[in-house]
Amino acid sequence: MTQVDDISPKTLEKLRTARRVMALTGAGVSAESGIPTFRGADGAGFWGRYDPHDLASRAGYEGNPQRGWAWYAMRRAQLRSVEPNPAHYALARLGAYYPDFTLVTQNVDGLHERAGSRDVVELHGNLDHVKCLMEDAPVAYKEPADAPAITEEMMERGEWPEVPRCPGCGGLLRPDVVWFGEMLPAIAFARAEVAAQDCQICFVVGTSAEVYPAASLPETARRHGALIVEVNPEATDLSRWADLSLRGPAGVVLPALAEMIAGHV
Ligand code: BV8
Repeated sequence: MTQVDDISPKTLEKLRTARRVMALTGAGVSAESGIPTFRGADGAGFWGRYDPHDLASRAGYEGNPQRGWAWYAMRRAQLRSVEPNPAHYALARLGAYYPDFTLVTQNVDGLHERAGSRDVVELHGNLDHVKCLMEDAPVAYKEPADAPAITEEMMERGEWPEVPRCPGCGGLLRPDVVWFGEMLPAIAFARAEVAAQDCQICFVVGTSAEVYPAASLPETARRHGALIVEVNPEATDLSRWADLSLRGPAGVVLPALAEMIAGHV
């Protein structure tokens, strides 16, 4: 377990001089923006309160589309009151510093783009996008301005809004996110795999590294000789083989790391 100040000069030189770099982020990078993680240490994460297969699977949604729609509407409402945190801005700074930087995220909150990162690879979709449950085609949908902001209490009281319908076929809409048992967007995952094969450094930030195939990316990077740098207040499955495990909150560790890497020029 290393602190940023304990990084050896040799490793720091590698971090500063790398050209092809990738970062894989998970829910932990948005934790300091106030968005719950899924598998939080104290069970405070979403999956500590809800069954993932009820809320993040097609079968769960088809079984109770109003509850499913309400859960994602609640998470969209949460987004309207949060901001990117220093971890998102530090990753945007590293993206501007490295000649060839690919930011791959499992998150659906869009906070990387709001912090200035460009061309982000969203493996699991985006909360702001919806599609037709029947046709699987994207649908331009804008939440009605007068739609009530769904709170967690409303969610739990069963105060669920009607699920909007597809203008084309009249079928139900669904969030355009990747549920368990669903394929990841092919182009996004292909881009992420190429980055993992090519990169010299792979930052792994705020992920429990439990959800596949996203969690296979740092393994691919390592197999191809990349230096693996993990940022997480807790140990994960990949901590035992990461080259560097920076134990701490991303909003504290990443700005310090970005300053050491990009601030010396
Ligand atoms: C699929 C929806 C092909 C959007 C989510 C092997 C290969 C392929 C598939 C599988 C496989 N083994 C099992 C599977 C099936 C499954 C899977 O991986 N299951 C797991 C649970 C074992 N995978 C799938 O179904 C995937 N599809 O493989 O398709 C296929 C098709 C059919 C049949 C077979 C294969 C689809 C996976 C996507 C599921 N969708 N979400 C949404 O609602 O958000 S998953 C959900 O988990 C989110 O997307 C989330 O991003 C993702 C991963 O979680 P994390 O981001 O890591 O978040 P978590 O809470 O777990 O951890 C947070 C971490 O942050 C912690 O470590 C914590 O310590 C840390 N932290 C906390 N605070 C901070 C911090 N870090 C830094 N700073 C802080 N301040």
